[in-house]
This record gives sequence, C-alpha cells and structure tokens, in this order.
Amino acid sequence: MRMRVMAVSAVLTGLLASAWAAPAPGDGAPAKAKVSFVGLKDGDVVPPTFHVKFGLTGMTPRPAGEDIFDRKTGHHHLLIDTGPIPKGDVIPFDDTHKHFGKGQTETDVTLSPGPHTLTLQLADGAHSSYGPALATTIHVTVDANKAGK
Ligand SMILES: [Cu+2]
Repeated sequence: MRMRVMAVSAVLTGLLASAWAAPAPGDGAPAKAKVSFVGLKDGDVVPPTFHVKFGLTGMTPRPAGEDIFDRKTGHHHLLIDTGPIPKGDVIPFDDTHKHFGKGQTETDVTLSPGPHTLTLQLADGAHSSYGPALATTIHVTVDANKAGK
C-alpha cells in the first residue's frame, strides 16, 4: 500500500514538473510540422517585385509576443540571401531578416536582378528560431524584364 502511494505521488510529481517546465527557446515544436513556399519553387524566374505566400502545416501562425512558450504556433520570417537560423537563436532584425510578427502569411518582395536565395523560417513568440526543421530554402532568379504581377 505504501509503495503504491509513493508510486502515484512520483507520477504526479513528474506530471506537474513537465507541465511547469518551460521549453527551451525554439524547442518542442511538433515533429511533423513543416513550412513551405506556396506557388513559388526552387529555380523560378520572378519579376523584381513578386508575391510570396507562406505555407505552414501542423502548426498555426500566431503574432509574436503573445505566448513565448506556445509550441503549437509561431510566426514566419523571410530571410533574403541566407539560410536557416540554428534552433534557439534569436532571428536578427534587419533588412535581410524580415519578421512577420503579426502572424502574416504573405508579402510582396522587391529584389535586385539576378540570383537570390529565399529562406522561410518559423520562430516562436520570442523570435527564437525553430531551426532548420521548420525552414525551407529556395533559389530564384529576378529578371528585370519579366512583367510584374
Ligand atoms: Cu520574429
């Protein structure tokens, strides 16, 4: 009897501990969640200003700052001419790291003619990257003579 009480209290303690433990920055996103570019693929030739849509499956877009421990949501980042941000790193705020902290799922991008790399990166409410597992990178070529949308 005494053993059973101890076992039950150990289980309860474990449950409480896991419920209270804050996840590490960028850690704990659903394993099958994925980001994608919608209607834009690797190798595409685009006009100088083009529309980009952000796809997300297995999670939900949510504005930054609302709940930094929520691991079922995140917000998108469009990284220009650079690759994914390591898991847990805060995504820089600058011209080549665009945050969509209101939970936006699309934008217009204007780039100089020539080849460019576009990385879509999801991060948690504190802008901590979910890492390469929740990023995707494509290469596009901007053609100044191609008509815009
Ligand atoms: Cu951000």
